[in-house]
Amino acid sequence: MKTKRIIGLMAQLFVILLLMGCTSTVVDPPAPLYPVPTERQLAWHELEQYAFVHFTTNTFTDKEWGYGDEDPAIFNPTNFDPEQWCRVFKDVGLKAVILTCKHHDGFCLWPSSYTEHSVKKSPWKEGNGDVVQELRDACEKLGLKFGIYLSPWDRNHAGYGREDYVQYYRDQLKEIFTRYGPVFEMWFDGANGGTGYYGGADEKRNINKRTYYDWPGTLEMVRAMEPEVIFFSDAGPDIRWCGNERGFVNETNWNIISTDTLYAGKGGITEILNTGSEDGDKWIPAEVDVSIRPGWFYHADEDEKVKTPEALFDIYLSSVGRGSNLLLNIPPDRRGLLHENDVKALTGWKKLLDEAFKLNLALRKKATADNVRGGNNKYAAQNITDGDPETYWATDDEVTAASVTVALNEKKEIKYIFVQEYIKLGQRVRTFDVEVEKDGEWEKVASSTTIGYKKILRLSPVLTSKVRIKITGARACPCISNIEVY
Ligand code: FUL
Repeated sequence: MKTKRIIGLMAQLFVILLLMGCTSTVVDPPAPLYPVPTERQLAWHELEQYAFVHFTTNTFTDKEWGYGDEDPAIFNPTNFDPEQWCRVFKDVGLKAVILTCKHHDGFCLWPSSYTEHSVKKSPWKEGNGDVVQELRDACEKLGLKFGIYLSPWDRNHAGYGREDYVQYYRDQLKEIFTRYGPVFEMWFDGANGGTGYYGGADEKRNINKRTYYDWPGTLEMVRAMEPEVIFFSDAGPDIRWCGNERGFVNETNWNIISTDTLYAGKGGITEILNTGSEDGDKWIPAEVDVSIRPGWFYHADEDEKVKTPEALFDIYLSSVGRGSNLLLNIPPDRRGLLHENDVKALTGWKKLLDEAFKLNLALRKKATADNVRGGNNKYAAQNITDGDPETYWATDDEVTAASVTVALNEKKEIKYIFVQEYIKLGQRVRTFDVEVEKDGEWEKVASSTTIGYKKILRLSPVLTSKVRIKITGARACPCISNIEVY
């Protein structure tokens, strides 16, 4: 009797599950296609764009690279207000700030205990100022993440090129990480060694980039203080340089690359940094660093050369729109404020972004695909328009070419397509087309390579009610988490 009741209950449960559409046999998710991002790299991808701030004695000497013999007395901003910087950054959608705490000239923007070559010796706030502290406080107040650039090359330090300098550099890292954290990103610049003041020696000092700093030891020390920090250098280990300072990664942008290019320097391998390599063995995505002005530091004679909102918009498309992060440099002027022209350009840029990406026409619209993994709802095409980055459309393992169609309900003029891969399972798509339905026929309106975290395609405006993404080649079955149409 009891057994009968149990069987009856089980049958009822089965019917309920059937009605809920949950009965298809469990289908395993696609196996990760290695390499895949770490948790901290995933969080970094989501930041998408943030500010770079170059500010030091160069701002007052009108140089790009100080020699190291600058008198700290020249550092004297008249109206220093990092909250003004942060308010602007926040208003235009930048999520973090990376500050040149020390550039190649060696001048420290915080009162370091290890040198006299710092704000301690400047008339600014009578030697009691601390740029790093005030900026990190402003970041905290406005909810921006804070990152640091501490130039390994130091043209002021007498010991540069010798063992004692490496200790000095590490002591300064300890000072910064313990006083001013949390630090989301640490930027190691590739320019290292050459002529300089070096405590009065006034000579050329070359170092072996590969061995001098003992980078593995230095990074390990920093990682122990700040486990979640992202390390940038020419080629990693967490994120890589994009190979140029002009604001773009290649349309083909693999987040993967092999680390034998780690101490790349600035010649020869810039191309591979720009594209990554499909057969790389590590997840090391590219960051696009570019300045809003011709120089990295403020120069009054560049006030009329600030990039236009349109140029910044194009940079956005060739960085964030190609699955990279944008590190946009906006250098404060001698007052210690962002210049009016830069603020105007940034505000104009934000307006263009808001106008272009105002209404996602694909959100919650019906999506269908010609192949769904195991025919299972969990991997349904509908996942690409649900606004949830954790759900994705996937195909069967053996299917590496497949299409997904979004019905927009009514005819609209469309100009941009966003596509995102579910990168937790690796970067898969090699090539894809965008097609739109016109008078009952499909017409190809764009073709591209690689997707990764995000790909944004600009189309010649076209009227349609249906958009199809046709994946034409992939390293393994595609996993697409999001499609947006504007
Ligand atoms: C370069 C440096 O030499 C520039 O001065 C600037 O800091 C830029 C971001 O990186 O390699």
